[in-house]
Amino acid sequence: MRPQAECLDKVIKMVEQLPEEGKIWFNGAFVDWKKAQVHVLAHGLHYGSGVFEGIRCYATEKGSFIFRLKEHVDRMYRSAALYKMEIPYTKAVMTDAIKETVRINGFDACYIRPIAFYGYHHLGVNPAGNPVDCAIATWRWGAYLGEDALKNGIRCIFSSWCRIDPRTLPVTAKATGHYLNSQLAVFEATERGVDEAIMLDINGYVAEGPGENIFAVKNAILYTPEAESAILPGITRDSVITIARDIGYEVVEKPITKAELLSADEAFFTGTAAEVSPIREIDDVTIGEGKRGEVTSVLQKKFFDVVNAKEEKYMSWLEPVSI
Ligand code: PPE
Repeated sequence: MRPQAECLDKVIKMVEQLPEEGKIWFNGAFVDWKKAQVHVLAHGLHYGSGVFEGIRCYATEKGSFIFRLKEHVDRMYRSAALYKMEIPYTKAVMTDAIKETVRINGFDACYIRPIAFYGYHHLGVNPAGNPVDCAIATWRWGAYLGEDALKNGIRCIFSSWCRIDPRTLPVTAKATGHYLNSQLAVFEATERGVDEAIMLDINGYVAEGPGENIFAVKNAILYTPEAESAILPGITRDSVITIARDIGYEVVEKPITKAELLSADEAFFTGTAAEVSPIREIDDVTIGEGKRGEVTSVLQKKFFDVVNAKEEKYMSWLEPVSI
């Protein structure tokens, strides 16, 4: 077997394939999953010129709700603007299309992936003149780092690759090309047999995971890198900061050194896919007691209560979808 094929084989064993059924919203209309295709010479494929979102819809006792849909749509359009891309639909149309995609596929809970990218017309670095293709897909995506991760925490390494610097790319954009940097970090984590990587910025401060923001807890105070640093300022990060402050925890946004993170009482990741995932070990160093910490537990429970419509106070974060 060729090495590439062997590698693919390993991945296929670990990760479930996408479902290939249901409908995908593609440039304004619903098409069968398998028919949502683009040309091999699409600009976005060659130059990573696309922007996307990852959104979750939760099934609750009060019905299905999409978590912070407005913020996700706003970020998608901001990401596009940073790359001078004009999404050919209004935010209102995109918002309705996202809800309709969930509805038409009959999901009570799912992950939602809207994407806008330069399509097929001509190649060359400058994308101007290419069409902007848009799609929205939905599928079931369970716990990002595994069911066990949420309860018992995950093992991480510091990646030898630095997180992309804000002077290199507009890191606040959730752009497809930015994920090559994330992939390199993920490869290292996989090769070293751990669950996830943590990336430092070019100055050696803690930045974020390949698809998650990071928090440290010391003496019941939360620390996380500033929104203006080398991170994608996550919507889950923002939600957890708000929830934590409402509970009465102090949250400090500041540069965090590697040593500070390693000597923290607790650490955890946040993200749409990762939700609130405790970190129990980094580079073979046990964090705190090597399990989900006290503050992390409180915040994780509250976060799940919020997304599951059990907290009246945060209902404005939930967008109902009737299915
Ligand atoms: N940083 C990065 C680099 C990132 O990709 C994400 C989301 C976050 C932080 C957290 O952002 P937010 O989801 O708004 O809290 N990563 C998405 C993609 C994951 C993937 O593997 O694909 C996600 O969680 O949906």
